[in-house]
Amino acid sequence: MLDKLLKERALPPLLTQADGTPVTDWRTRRAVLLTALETYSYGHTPPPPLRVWCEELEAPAPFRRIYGGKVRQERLLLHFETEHGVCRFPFVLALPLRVEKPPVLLHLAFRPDLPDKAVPVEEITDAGYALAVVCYQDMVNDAHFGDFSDGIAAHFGTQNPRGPEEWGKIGMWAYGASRVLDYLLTRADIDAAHTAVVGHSRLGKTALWCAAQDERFRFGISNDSGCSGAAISRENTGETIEAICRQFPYWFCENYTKYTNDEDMLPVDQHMLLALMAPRPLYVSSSSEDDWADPAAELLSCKMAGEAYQLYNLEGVIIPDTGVENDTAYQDGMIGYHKKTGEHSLTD
Ligand code: GTR
Repeated sequence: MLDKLLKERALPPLLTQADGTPVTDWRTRRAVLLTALETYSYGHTPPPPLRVWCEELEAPAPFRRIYGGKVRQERLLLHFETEHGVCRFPFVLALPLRVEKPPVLLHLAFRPDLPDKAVPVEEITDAGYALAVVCYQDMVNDAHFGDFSDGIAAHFGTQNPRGPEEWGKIGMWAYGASRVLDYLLTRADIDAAHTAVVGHSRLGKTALWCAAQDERFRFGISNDSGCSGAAISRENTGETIEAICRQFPYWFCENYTKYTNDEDMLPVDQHMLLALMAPRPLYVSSSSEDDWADPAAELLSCKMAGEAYQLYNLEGVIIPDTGVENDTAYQDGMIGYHKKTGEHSLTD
């Protein structure tokens, strides 16, 4: 059933090069697709900073322990230095005290503080993970008119009108998340080599673009990321490139808006974004009532991205021929998938 749907969507092939020859080396193909996604969708990302460090925003104190003393919470102000100077944004770290070197979930969050109703902090830390939470608007604002006057945008001097391939806000939030990882990797008390980046909706798109570019992220997780995230754009039955660019053109590069009624001419589609995770694990989740994010298009994209994993003799998503059941996790392949019953939301 999925194969038939995929044929109907006529996607740009993942494993055929521009000259028609088959792809055998994923590293070379990966570089080509990364540049294409920068050029046509998200814009170019500047090089990493020269230096990253953190300052504690609260004095060290034993009473910063939360959840009955099981977790230590740190409020940090991250600084990164580039040739343009120093840029800063805050984030929160919750560390389970019973684990010596916990792996990390880095949550790109809509709200700045813990606890966050979408994030089960206690369950995550009880399971032995550290949790880093960065509020996206602390990195750069999400003002609807596309204001580049603060945070990471101001630091790099991004201004309207942008050049056709200049980055948009998704690229900036993804860049900020990589800076949090820069810092986490300096900490001896954290296993930051095992960090997952996770986000919902616009931040699911961001988590995917972040992990796609930055291979130091061991794992990427997107929830309800939809159009310009996990969902294939060609013949999307929910949000289209035209709809997203009408409301949020500044999330992308200007080039993306050229394809608003012409998805078929876009040299890339979103299975290519997911494939950039290969051979690392990826998790995609959808919600049954989230028609705007087009759950079927999210699953199709996972299915297609599996071709990249096959070059490593790994399987992408493994689901029955009959399709997926709601509220069932399909986790046997390197791409995990589930569709929860319900609306557009990130839940426990
Ligand atoms: C919607 C947008 C979606 C999704 C969502 C969100 O308005 O059309 O693509 O990103 O916002 O992030 O909440």
